[in-house]
Amino acid sequence: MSFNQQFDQYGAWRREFASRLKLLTEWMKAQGLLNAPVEGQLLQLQAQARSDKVMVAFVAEFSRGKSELINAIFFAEYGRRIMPASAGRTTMCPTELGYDPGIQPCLRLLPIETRLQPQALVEWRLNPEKWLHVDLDVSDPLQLADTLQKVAEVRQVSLEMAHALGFFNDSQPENNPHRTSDGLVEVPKWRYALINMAHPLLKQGLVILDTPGLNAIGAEPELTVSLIPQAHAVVFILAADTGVTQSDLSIWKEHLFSSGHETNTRLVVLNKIDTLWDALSTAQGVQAQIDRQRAVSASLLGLPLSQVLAVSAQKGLVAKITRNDALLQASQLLVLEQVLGQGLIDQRQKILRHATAVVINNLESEARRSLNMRRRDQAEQLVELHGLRGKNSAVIKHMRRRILQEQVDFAVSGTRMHAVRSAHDALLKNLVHLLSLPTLRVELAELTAALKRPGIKLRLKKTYGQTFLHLREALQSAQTLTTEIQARLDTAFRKINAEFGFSLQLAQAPGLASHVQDLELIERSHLHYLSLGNVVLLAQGEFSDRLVRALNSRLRMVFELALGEVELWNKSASAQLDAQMHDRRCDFIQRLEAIERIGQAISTLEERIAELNVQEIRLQGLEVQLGALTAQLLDPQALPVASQEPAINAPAVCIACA
Ligand SMILES: Nc1nc2c(ncn2[C@@H]2O[C@H](COP(=O)(O)OP(=O)(O)OP(=O)(O)O)[C@@H](O)[C@H]2O)c(=O)[nH]1
Ligand SMILES: [Mg+2]
Repeated sequence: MSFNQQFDQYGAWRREFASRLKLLTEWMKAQGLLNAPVEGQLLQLQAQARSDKVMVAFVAEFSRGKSELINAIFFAEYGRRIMPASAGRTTMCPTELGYDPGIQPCLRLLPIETRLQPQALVEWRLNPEKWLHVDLDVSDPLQLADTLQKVAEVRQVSLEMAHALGFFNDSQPENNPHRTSDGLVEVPKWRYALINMAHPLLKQGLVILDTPGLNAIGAEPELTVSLIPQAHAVVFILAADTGVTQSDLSIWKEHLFSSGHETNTRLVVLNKIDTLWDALSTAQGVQAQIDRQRAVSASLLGLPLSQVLAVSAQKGLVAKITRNDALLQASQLLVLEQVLGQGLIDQRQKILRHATAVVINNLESEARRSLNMRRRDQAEQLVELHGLRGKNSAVIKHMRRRILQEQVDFAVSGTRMHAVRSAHDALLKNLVHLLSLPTLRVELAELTAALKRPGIKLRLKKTYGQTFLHLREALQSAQTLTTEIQARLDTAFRKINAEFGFSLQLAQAPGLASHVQDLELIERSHLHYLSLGNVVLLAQGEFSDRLVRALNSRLRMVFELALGEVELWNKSASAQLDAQMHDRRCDFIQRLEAIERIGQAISTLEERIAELNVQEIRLQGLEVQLGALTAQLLDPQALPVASQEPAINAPAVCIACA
């Protein structure tokens, strides 16, 4: 299957998955089993399933064929090259292709001069008026390709300006751009390009990132710090004839590979295998050369052989356009598409399934507990009513008084629940503070000041290391506090359960270890900026500013995520308490109502007993439906929703609230 077909299928799977989630949400709501935090989580999962963005980044030295490969994999249906691809340096700025239904198809370009200002790319994205906006006519491939040529535009600036923009580095002269006879330096005209078009794959959430080769990667910290590490798959391209050159290796080491980094989302492509085809060699001989190059490259880059593939992007593109199957096969493009698509989709499905499993398991056990409580309350009512058989009105009155007294006692005990809540809130406040943005700002203050200090920066690496150490410590303290809250709440819940017959059970506290790992990754991905080779670059205020901003926005995401998880966990504990208190209050109302109706001879005792028996059967039915709905989400092999869709009944209990 081609990448396009696989991604299409994945899109259909996601939509189906989202509609199953929606069905479960509606059903739970109708049965009064949904509390606000769980509903929030379910809606978030639905949104994630429907609009999950998947980013594939193409990274390599210049002229390895990144843009050509993008054309071949994604855009062959246009019948021509869409992304500019030509000999020498072509793509001059990082170019992101995606789809936003809120705006017209267009190309937006951020001028390179914005590098002289401190804002990070994420901030510029929020400022559409700073970008040059060019409309795209997606039905006209020629106009489309012509417009996209803009990503190759350059301009000439003075040496001083090239320095300020981060394109001239005296300590690495071999990477510096060419100078004209009058001393000017050619630099990219644009800093970043955003292409918005309703291509079927982009509409389904695919985002493609084409990057410029050479030192352009290093000059834009956000590429290394945010965009490339956050891409779900990175395709690193080499030339089949040369294999891994020194400059390929340094890009790989600096930007794509660091020890401990997950490498299973990396694919290495030996491109241009057609340059090895020649009339004097046999097909087997050529294949042997390709196999050798694959093996050597895999070993040099430290990857398994299965992640190194050989293709001819150009011949693959030509073959797709001219519908030449033999050439398409020889280009080996479809093999690459299959591996890329499968790897990416497996990974995304795994992430979505994992997130779903956590939410669903939690929600299911809470809902089952709630249903069991309702059944138990009803069973008690039945015993109570059976006890009334043959009794006179004095007994009924006495019973009414007893229920009223129980109701009052329960209301009074509300203050005790309140005390549990305040103790919990106080601890939670400390936890929130540890993970808050002001704390992060304080921790980053020293490093920010060190980076912003003018001139050569000494002891920067040490400050950097210490800052990250403190940040890790903050997360670890948050983890300790979370464990403490868990222990206290567990004890409090056990007491309340024993006293009031509740069935409160705390969900597992969130583990913050993955966020500590994220911190380590961020630390490593930044580290090479502090190397000796970058002393001059770091001495420039603008570069340091950009670095600070990129670092800030990445760290903010980690802390916000950790805080979100901790808050959600706490909210669901409170929601559980609220739900059980609410059910208990409803139970009192129902019991009183039943007794009153019997006392006033509006309904007979036997009628009420029969009613409760029917309710019991309905509650059993609800448990079965809940099991079926959640199984559909947890088991990918389960039957499609339509074939076992349970009816959304009116609420089974809680008549009092209704
Ligand atoms: N023979 C052959 N040429 C190829 C192949 N793939 C790309 N090329 C050519 O190599 C040149 C560079 O390709 P690009 O796609 O522009 O390379 P790039 O990696 O995007 O380069 P930059 O944009 O400069 O970073 C173009 O002339 C392509 O037509 C291939 O498989 N075989
Ligand atoms: Mg290119």
